[in-house]
Amino acid sequence: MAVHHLKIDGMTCGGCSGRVARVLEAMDGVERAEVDHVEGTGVITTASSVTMDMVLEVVQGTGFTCAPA
Ligand SMILES: [Cu+2]
Repeated sequence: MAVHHLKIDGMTCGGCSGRVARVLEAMDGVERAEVDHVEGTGVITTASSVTMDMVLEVVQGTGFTCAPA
C-alpha cells in the first residue's frame, strides 16, 4: 500500500473536488481518494503498484494542476 500526498490547484467548489476524487477512484489500484478543494490537497491511498506519476497524470487529465505535496 502507498499513500500519495498531492497539492492540487484550481479547484473552486465541491463539484471540482468530487470530480477529481471520482476519476481517481475509478483508476485501477486506487483504494481511497480524499480531495479537499478548500485546502487544495489530495490524499490518495493505492496499491503499491500505483506510482505518484500515475496519480499525477490522472489528476492532470481532469484539467487541474497538481504536484507532489
Ligand atoms: Cu468546482
